[in-house]
Amino acid sequence: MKMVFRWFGEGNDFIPLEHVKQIPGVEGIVWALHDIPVGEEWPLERIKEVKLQAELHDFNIDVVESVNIHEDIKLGLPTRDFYIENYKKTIERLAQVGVKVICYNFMPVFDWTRTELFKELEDGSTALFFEKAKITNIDPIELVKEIAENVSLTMPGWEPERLKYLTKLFDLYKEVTEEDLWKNLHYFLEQIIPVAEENNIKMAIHPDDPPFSVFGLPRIIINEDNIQRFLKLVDRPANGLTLCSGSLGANPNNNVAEMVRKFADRIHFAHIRNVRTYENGDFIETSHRSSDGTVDILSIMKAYHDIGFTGYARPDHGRHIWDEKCRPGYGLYDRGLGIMYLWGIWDSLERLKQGEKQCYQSMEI
Ligand code: DNO
Repeated sequence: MKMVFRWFGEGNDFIPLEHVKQIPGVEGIVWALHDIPVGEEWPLERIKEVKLQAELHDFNIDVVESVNIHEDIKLGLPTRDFYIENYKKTIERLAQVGVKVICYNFMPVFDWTRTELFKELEDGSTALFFEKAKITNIDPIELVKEIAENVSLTMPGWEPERLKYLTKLFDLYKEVTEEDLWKNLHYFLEQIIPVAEENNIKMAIHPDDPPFSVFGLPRIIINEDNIQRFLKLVDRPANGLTLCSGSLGANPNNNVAEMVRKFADRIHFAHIRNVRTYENGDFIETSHRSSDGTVDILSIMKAYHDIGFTGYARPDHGRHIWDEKCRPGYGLYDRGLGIMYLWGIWDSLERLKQGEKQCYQSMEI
């Protein structure tokens, strides 16, 4: 398992890379050019700048999250070919600096969706929260306004240029069924996967978050059957997954540990985090610890260990603790704690694998 850490870039993140460096076992930063509008080509000079910054701290830039997909591709509009060509050029440029994995998603309009960014937990920390009743009743434009008032930074998935055309987008999506979305995803993959292969890059789709329809929009990367269908669309290793335990875990019927075992060789990137789901359909993000939420992080780690996972992993969202000033879900402190929890499980499993005798010997030293 290669541990990496999401970083939003100088001036767009509160966290200096020097601090990330102090978390044990982090090999690389997970990055993107957040100011390039969705659909445009990423300029090589800008890509190289990130590489230089990362190298100053001895981090790799192997994983990009995300090169977002233009809505015209998801909608299957005639203009999609232009954006697909741009996407291919970006893949080629990323390969030039040694990028290995591109994480992306195929969610219409919104990326992740929550109703509150700073909901208080019992211990006074705050976390991202999803309230089902609110989503059912609120106008999406109102929600976007509320979210925007609470953050001053660019939030991936909620970029202003994407949200400016919200009403128009919703109208366009009225005609798009789940089957249409599958077809449009298939069309995209058939063009992109060969280019990724030629460039030694693995594409890793992120599941829909939450894994069910919101605001009546179609969502398809939501459960084991659909992921299986997705992998078969283009049945090649370069067509793979970002397996996000928290996104899938928001539906208690999803068994993420089982998916790790089933899709083992197609998981290129692991997002590991916990959520606590409630019977009324609400959920809140918690610490990574298994017993804090309803996602069995221990079993998931055991599954990754059993399959001999050598891909990239990152702690996904964390809570906001110790009065940290940070972007929602992406503080340093709780993600740092999360990494130590994940390493704790991983190292114990490694020791157990090496055998008890050796384990006792080293304890005596
Ligand atoms: C949420 C993230 C997602 C993810 C995208 C990938 O914080 O996990 O925004 O980066 O869905 O395209």
